[in-house]
Amino acid sequence: MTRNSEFSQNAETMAETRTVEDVFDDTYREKEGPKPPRQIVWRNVILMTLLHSGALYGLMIVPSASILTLLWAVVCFFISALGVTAGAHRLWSHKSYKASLPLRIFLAFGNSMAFQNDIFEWARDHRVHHKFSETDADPHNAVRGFFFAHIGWLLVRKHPDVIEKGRKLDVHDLKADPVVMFQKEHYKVSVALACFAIPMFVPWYLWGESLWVGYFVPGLLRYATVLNATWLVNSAAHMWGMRPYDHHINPRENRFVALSAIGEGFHNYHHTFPYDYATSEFGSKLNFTTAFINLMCSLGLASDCKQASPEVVKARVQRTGDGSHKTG
Ligand code: ST9
Ligand code: ZN
Ligand code: ZN
Repeated sequence: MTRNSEFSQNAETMAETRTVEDVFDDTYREKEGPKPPRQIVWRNVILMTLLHSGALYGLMIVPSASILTLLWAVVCFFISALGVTAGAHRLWSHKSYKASLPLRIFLAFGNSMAFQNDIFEWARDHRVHHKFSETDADPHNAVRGFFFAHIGWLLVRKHPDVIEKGRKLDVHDLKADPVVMFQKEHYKVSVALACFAIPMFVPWYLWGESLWVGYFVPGLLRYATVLNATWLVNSAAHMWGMRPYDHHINPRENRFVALSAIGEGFHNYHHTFPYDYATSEFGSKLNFTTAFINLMCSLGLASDCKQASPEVVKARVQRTGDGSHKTG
């Protein structure tokens, strides 16, 4: 081993011995024998069908919405998306940077607007996803196919290993954050307000939009769009794209997903360096979330952004990449 690669491996190890349990555990073995039977949760099937039908209707009535309402829908998209990407994902699941109280409150609000389970449940599921990726203990195990990884996992009971392994995870940091616990305690009310009432009433109150359009366009259509953009990270970005950082794992670099999920499609990089606040080595390129966190840092609202150094990335590319690595 050269001096350089020795240094890089040490740096890699140091970065990976953080307290967050988001590093792949290769000691886990799936239980032998038949898999537990699939138990469909019909309530979720019905609700998801209604939501997507409503979103489709919302798409059809877009021409009848005012320009201000459409702009408002875009604003709601970004607020809810950031609540997931900069909030539940990069801050709370991976602790890849630190956020001040006002920023955490904003992100928790955005997270309720995204209505993707509370931050605690989201982050716990996400840590098990990283630690036991593509196994029975991964909530949205992509080995079970596109549909399961995308939405199917929300329509059936979880594999018992997800719950068993999830219960052993260290989540004390989440329990210690009063913002996370407050959102968990008041989750239903916060979703009713942030995901449905505010998107619907603001355009009605401020510029006289009909409540009908407010409900279906910035409400349901925007909600379903954010959901599907998020789910594409679990499905498409675990199936299609190159693996320049680690060809042993399934997650891929997918630019389409990076664009639609405001920076979360560089998924081979992200599973290789889960502690990196940018989830990519290319800064804000196709990565609105990184630009947002950088802005928050310059305003003094965020700090301590963790990043994989160029030497660490280079060494990893050489050691485990698929040869497709580009420098920009
Ligand atoms: C949604 C989530 O959409 C989306 C997450 C996506 C993640 C993406 C990650 C990619 C990277 C980031 C990219 C962001 C990009 C964003 C782009 C934005 C433009 N550990 O759950 P139950 C316990 S949600 C430990 O009922 P079932 C649990 O506490 C959409 N324990 O399991 C409970 O314990 P107790 C809206 C765990 O019965 C017990 O187990 N929501 C864990 O199998 C039973 O829990 C929905 O559609 C764990 N990991 O039901 C559905 N998990 O009894 C909401 C569970 O003591 N979910 N436990 O209280 C459900 O209805 C159900 O969870 C279920 C499974 C039916 C799916
Ligand atoms: Zn992650
Ligand atoms: Zn993943």
